[in-house]
Amino acid sequence: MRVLMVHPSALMYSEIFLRLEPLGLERVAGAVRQAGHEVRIMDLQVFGHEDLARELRRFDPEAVGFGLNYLANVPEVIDLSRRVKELCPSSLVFVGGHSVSFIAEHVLAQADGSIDAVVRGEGEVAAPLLLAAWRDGAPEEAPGVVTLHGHGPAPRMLERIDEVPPARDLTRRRGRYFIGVLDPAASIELTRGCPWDCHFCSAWTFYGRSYRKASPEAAAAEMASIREQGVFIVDDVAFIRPEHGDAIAAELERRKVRKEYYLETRADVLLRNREVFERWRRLGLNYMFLGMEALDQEGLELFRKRVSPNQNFEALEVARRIGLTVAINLIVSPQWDAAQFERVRAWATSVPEIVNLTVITPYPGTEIWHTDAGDLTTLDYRLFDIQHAVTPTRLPLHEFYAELVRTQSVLNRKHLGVRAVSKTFRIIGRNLLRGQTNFPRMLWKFNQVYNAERQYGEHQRPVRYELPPPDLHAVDRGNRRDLYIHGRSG
Ligand code: B12
Ligand code: SF4
Repeated sequence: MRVLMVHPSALMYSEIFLRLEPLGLERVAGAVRQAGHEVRIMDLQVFGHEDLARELRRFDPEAVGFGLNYLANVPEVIDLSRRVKELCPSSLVFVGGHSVSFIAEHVLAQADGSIDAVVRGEGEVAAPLLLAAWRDGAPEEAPGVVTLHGHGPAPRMLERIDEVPPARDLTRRRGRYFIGVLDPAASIELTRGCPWDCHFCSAWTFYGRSYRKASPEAAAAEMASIREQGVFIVDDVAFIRPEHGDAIAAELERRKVRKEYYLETRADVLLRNREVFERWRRLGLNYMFLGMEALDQEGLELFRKRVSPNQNFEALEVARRIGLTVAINLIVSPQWDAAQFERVRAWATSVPEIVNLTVITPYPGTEIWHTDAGDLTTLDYRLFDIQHAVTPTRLPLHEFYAELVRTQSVLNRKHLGVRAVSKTFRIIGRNLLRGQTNFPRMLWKFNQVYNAERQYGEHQRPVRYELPPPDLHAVDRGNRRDLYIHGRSG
């Protein structure tokens, strides 16, 4: 079959800092191609809707698969699926990815027949089986598949995550992918899943707290095949198993692969496995994202982060000593008042690290969707992007955004201070010489995007598509497996 795989547009608030290749979609595309289909990818982070319409006319696909990792993209994907049905009425339209896995039936109903099937869970096994089942006239018999007429058996996981390499050769305009100063940057996955269970996060519920590793040989071979010099390691928590990180490092050393890396990890993992991070530093690890989430014990306990503030601060020290540039995430509560924002500004300006803020958001797949979503102020998908407040704010909403934006711009200015600016201009100069303009463009875009009036105004837009209302109940040992996509109980 001719199959077109589509990634929706980037969300404005993340596009400032990064735009990454659609790795999940590339993996599914790789599996579909291995099954003998002719596959193309169109990434709307770097192409427009009119490009998609042109591609639909030219390629005339028999199946179109949309990636829906993000709730905020649901309205766009439903509208696009209607457009596909107008232009290619006989094609199969299917959707898969992280967020849609938790609300499959609801999205199918909202799309009103323009989405034929939702694939829940990992797509590598399910998508080729769906295409075969569609040809046989019984799509709902494929594992993980849900249609308006029923659903198939439980979703199946890949046994080895390195079984199907991502089809990177199918993404066009790869020079548009970047993360901060790593411009251009590719992405890679060395492990999949997370064994922790933070109450605001859905990474663990999606994979049922499982954790799989790519073989060190396959991981190094994939790394060596990447053309870009910058690489973002997408793992939720890098180097949980130090022997695995070491084995990949050994393979990279043997192959003399040297790149510049950006990864994400936890404070306790960095403290426990410091040597492996040092070894990767020598291989080109420069940037690290650390989900600190809260500065105090109370906040960390509330999020069930299972680290202490001391571990967080110690990890920062270790990262500084290793010579890593660290970006920290802190979670903002809508209950913060002006004094709390001021405390965070004071702390954030006293440390050299980049500080990023996200707003606590109950969304389907998280534990707090069931326990703390009783007072949602909106069900507009577009506001569920962890940059908007979807529960009541202590400050009037426009003042909350004013504080949030003031804090974000203080943090941004910090990195455009005198010393930082000279370093930044050196990097911009180096990138411009190579024709890469993503990073300077994002610097100038900051004020346009982070704007309190605008964020407040986004709550006033007419709403066409809403999330399902939350199913409120206590979550405990007895029923938490019901939240899982893979490995659900019953
Ligand atoms: C890397 C990553 C990113 C990258 C995205 C790169 C890209 N262009 O796709 C960046 C850094 C840009 C990013 C940004 C954001 N992210 Co993010 N991100 C992740 C992360 C850590 C890994 C995703 C990944 O690449 N995994 C590896 C690949 C192989 O897996 P995958 O993409 O899930 O794909 C598999 C399946 O989902 C499925 N699948 C995927 N697509 C398709 C398509 C079809 C047709 C089918 C059949 C199957 C299928 O099959 C794939 C293979 O098994 C996840 C956490 C997680 N563990 O999933 C969070 C996660 C997806 N992100 C999240 C969030 C909140 C965000 C932001 C909104 C944060 C912010 N405010 O900036 C932004 C918004 C992004 C946007 N739309 O612009 C949340 C999702 C919340 C939600 N329900 O909407 C997650 C789950 C993190 C979390 N802890 O809760 N993110
Ligand atoms: S926040 Fe990080 S450590 Fe916690 S469950 Fe999610 S991925 Fe795992």
